[in-house]
Amino acid sequence: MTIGETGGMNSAGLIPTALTIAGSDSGGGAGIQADLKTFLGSRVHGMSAITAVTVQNSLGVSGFYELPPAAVAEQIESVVTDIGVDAAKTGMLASAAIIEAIAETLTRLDVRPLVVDPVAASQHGDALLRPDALEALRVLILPLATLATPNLGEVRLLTGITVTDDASARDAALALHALGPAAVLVKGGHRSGPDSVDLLYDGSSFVELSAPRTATDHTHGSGDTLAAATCAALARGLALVDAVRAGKAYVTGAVADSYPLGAGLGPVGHFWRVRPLD
Ligand code: PXL
Repeated sequence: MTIGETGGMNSAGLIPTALTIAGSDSGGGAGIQADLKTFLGSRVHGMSAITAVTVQNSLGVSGFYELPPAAVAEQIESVVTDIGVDAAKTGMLASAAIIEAIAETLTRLDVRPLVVDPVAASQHGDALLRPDALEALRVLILPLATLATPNLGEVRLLTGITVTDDASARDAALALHALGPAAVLVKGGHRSGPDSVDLLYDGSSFVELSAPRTATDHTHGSGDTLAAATCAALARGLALVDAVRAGKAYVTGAVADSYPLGAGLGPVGHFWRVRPLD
């Protein structure tokens, strides 16, 4: 059996597995849909525990429907206890009750490594997390994270720090790390400059990851894709810093491969990972 020249098997000799715990994007660019495309492009078997179903297109999110917390927990338990999860990630978690159910299940079943993308709002600014759920995310989910991947808006919500330069990015990384994740990646995608510079901090050292920025508005799903590609790399057994480098390389390629759709913001692209080599 082969899963491609860059593929590999997990410690059980099987195709590595990754689980996304996140919301559905009916437009197909972000959320569960982005995560599963990224898992395919990263050559791992993707699985999903859906938290909420958003109603959205390229113009924004017009609403969302939450699943019952028990339904989210049961999806996780079902795949963990049979298929096994080499790595997991969280995205849109919607409510405090869903967060409580997820935290209990991940803890009880010892699901690790875990990438936490602390999604609060869409690119259009539409809320994807109830205001009363922010504290649950901070207290119950962040301490379980192997890696947390906030963008600058999420950094501000979680720590109160506005990142404007390298010094404030370091302050934010320290403040986020104090909330309990083993490592944090302060993403610089929303800063200005020719390069997109992210800052990784694991409690002892800082690593800057830089990649050329593509000038495009069509970056819907970029945060999800970075977190999912990092999760996939962890599922394949890479060490944290190598997994983050792999995640960054994937999202850089996906932003370069983005395309317009509808009348609003288009998604990052995944076709470059599945195009025939000829
Ligand atoms: O990109 C963050 C995100 C995560 N999950 C869902 C989303 C979005 C952004 O729109 O819709 C379901």
